[in-house]
Amino acid sequence: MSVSLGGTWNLVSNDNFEGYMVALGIDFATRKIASKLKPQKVIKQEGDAFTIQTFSTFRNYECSFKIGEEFKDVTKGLDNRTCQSVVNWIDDRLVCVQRGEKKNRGWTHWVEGDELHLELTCEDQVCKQVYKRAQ
Ligand code: YOG
Repeated sequence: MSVSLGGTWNLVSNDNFEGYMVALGIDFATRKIASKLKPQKVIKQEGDAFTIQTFSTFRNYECSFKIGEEFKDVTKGLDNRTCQSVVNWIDDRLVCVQRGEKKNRGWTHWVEGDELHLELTCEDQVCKQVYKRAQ
């Protein structure tokens, strides 16, 4: 796959993060803090191997996987659940299915021009985030 998501990306928009957090059962006080964050993604992509780090002033999250290989995705510091996750390329989009307690959970990353896009889904909620490359 020729698309590279690699690099350092800063959040510029975050639609319906609230709905996504409610679907995950995040408490009110934590949502108030989280909604003000401007996370940074650092993505390392070497062939089929990925590491995605999400940094913020409040909490960080890191996840490593290989395309097509199931992995145990413990969302420590987020909603603290365990998912059996798998990530595949669907056309030029990196699509993760997070199988676990929550229905219809997953995320999709893709690049559009100089932007990194991310859709986070849980149950009937979709959060749409856009990132731009850090200079
Ligand atoms: O990334 O799935 O790039 O792992 C979603 C937060 C907020 C903590 C983070 C910290 C869900 C409090 C996306 C935010 C809300 C709220 C910065 C992680 C849960 C708790 C870490 C994610 C994927 C795709 C790769």
